[in-house]
Amino acid sequence: MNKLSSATKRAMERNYYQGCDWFCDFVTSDVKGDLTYEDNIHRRDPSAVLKVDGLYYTWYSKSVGVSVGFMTGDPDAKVFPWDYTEIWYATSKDGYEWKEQGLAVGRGEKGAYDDRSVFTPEVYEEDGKFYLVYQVVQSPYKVRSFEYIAMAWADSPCGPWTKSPEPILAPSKNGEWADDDDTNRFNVKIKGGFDSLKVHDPCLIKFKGKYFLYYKGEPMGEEFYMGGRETKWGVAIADDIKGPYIKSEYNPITNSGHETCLWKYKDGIAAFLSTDGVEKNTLQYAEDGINFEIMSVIKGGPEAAGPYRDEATENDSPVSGMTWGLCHNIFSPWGYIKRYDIDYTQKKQYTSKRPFE
Ligand code: AAL
Repeated sequence: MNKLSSATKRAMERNYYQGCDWFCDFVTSDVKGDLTYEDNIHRRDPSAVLKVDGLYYTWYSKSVGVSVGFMTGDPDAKVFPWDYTEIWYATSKDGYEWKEQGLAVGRGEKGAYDDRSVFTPEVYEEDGKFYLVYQVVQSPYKVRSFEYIAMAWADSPCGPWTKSPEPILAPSKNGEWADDDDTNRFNVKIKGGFDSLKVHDPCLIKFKGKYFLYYKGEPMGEEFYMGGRETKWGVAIADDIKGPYIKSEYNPITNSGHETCLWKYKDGIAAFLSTDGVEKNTLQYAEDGINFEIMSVIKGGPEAAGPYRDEATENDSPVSGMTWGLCHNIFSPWGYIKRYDIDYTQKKQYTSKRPFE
């Protein structure tokens, strides 16, 4: 080779030719049973799938009725599909046909930190105990409402659930609005940090003896300078599963990504970043759970994915932790849960040829 183009140099420097292990395609399909599309009911943001005593479990946001936005002047109007939401759960014998079992975590009493909406759950199981982490909003739901993350725990996947007395994670609130116009979340005098307005999409994983609570942040004064929304992920770490959770000094730990989606692989944490930011549609890996590197760029993948957690197979390959799971439909009609799978017929065709060896 006499001359190397910029593209070739970049590929060599960035180790693009590392093999096919981190590449995959995803397919989605409709599930059967109670989680299929239903008029006037919104089910979204499914948690990871757990298998307990031979049965698969998932938790998700469920709300009823049409949302009308913030501009009606009625403080009780449903503003988003995820407004007035509760966390429900469903079970399945085969991962395809799901039976809705009922309410897991409801909204709090009037005046409680979670009296308006509880949604976007993720689940973690340890020593026969179950932990749900989820977003909460207090009434009234306004454009500038700060959003928090709370936790509930139970001795069985069927509950009953005990809620944390307070949220376990708060937005930093370190921006300053430029006016009192609560219909505008962009107009700031001082732009806030990446998670100054909302902490969302929690995902809890035990890693190197500590509890890593990953989340998505949204800032006061969001801007659209990366070809899409300005959402980034942070992590907060605790010695005890119930907290206190301390935000990492490295936050934000991603510059892209919407709903969090992470899984354990060998000695590190793997992540799928979707939907927003320059690094959307990448799989990334961090040996320390914090400093993520891009491992592959993929065509796209499931939205709000909740992968099936299976310790027996999670180290088989980098993408084993994503083999199948649930996600939500983002096309019309939206607001229902689907199944996703890695397309192994496609993945078989990838080779590990490295052109420079
Ligand atoms: C989801 C999540 C958060 C957002 C909304 C409901 O997929 O990113 O929960 O607030 O959409």
